[in-house]
Amino acid sequence: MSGTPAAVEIADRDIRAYETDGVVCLRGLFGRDWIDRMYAATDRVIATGKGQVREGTKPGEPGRFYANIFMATWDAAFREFALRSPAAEIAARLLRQKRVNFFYDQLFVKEPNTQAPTFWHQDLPYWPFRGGDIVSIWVALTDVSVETSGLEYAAGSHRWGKWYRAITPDQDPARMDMSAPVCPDFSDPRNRTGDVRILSWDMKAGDCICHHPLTVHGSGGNRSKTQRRLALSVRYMGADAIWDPRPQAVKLPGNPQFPAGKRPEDEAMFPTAWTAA
Ligand SMILES: O=C(O)CCC(=O)C(=O)O
Repeated sequence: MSGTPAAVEIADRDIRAYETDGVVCLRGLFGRDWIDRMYAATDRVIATGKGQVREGTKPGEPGRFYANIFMATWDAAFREFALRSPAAEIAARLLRQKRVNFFYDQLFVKEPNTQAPTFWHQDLPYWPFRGGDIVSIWVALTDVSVETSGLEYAAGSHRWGKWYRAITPDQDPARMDMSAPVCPDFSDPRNRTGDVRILSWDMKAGDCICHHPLTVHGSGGNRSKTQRRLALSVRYMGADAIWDPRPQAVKLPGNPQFPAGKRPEDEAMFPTAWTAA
């Protein structure tokens, strides 16, 4: 997996779809070698119990919704994926940036028969940042459809001017800003009215969905009895990502602090992941 990664081609219509809808699905940009490697790395990390694990499944419920975060800070395979896979260049192309820095990575695993949903949410309210130039690349490590907990998105919601309350898989109250409104549950057909347009994709392992930090998204449980659902989200930031440390925002490893209102330039915490030649 070493050497120079091949250049990533992204069609203009995909960049425009990202800008208009706040989300786009890109097909087949991650080869089998990356997917096999990260699938194995995910199982290895789950088996060790290491990291900041959150369980979204309540005791007694079937299945398992496992989430982990910041693996790239302590695991070589995840770090290499963050810095050497096509993800960083995809981020730069979609954001039309000459440079992107790696922000962090997150695992979302739903074993067969998992009922727990991913609550509908936006990402930015979780983070000690403001700005639109932060993109999440959600890489499918298994085939996935809405039936097996594929993500669904409210198209164009990054431009609704809304700031919804963050909610973690285990509904940690420390992460919730009670002054912010609860995000509507768009899995409920009663909320899919008017201008609301829901997007989702049947994906193959190696496809990815790229979403804007304010695009509203969520997923249902994994209704398959046999098929696992493994996804790795890697996040990158461009020029306008500025530090905004709110009390409920996620604490980064080591709890570093930066001047508020400025883009943090800290290569140890946010390494440059891609630059234009
Ligand atoms: O995979 C999931 O269920 C949630 C993913 C997500 O919310 C994200 O990557 O921002």
